[in-house]
Amino acid sequence: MISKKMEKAINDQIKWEFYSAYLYLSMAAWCERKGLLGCANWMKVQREEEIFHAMKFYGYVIERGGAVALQAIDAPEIDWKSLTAVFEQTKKHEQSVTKRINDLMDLAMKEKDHAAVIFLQWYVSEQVEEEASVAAVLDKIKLVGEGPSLYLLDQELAAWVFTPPAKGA
Ligand code: OFO
Repeated sequence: MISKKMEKAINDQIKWEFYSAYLYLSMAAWCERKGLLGCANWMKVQREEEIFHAMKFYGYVIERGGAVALQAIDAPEIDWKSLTAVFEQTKKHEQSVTKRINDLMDLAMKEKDHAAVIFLQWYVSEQVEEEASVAAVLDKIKLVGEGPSLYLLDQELAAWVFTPPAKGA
């Protein structure tokens, strides 16, 4: 059985994952407005990942006999001054998610909730990937600049696809 405190913390995180999905969808829309369809695709793939993260938490709460309590999702921003600003914010956002996951892990350890510790390990590793993935794109944007060379990078990001982890991962 999940503790009330852990149930609340995970419900808060479900909201945060859905907010992440909302934020990335808003960024995708901004990219589409600017004609950066590859970057928009990358953001849409991120959005799918966030929904996956939220639903994995959802499944866990149910499995542990808890109650999922969905919360209102804040509206994300809709405008950025440049593509670099979009990806800078994405990087910062992922760093904040990592902190939240670490806080959840701290709570699980404090409560000696071994099942939660094992479950959360997946998110700890996932955040390493999430941060590395956005950092790699940001580095490339800085390398090519926001001029005509961005066209090739945009094409590269058009090939990005969402691959759900294998069951049990
Ligand atoms: Fe769910 O990891 Fe990104 O936000």
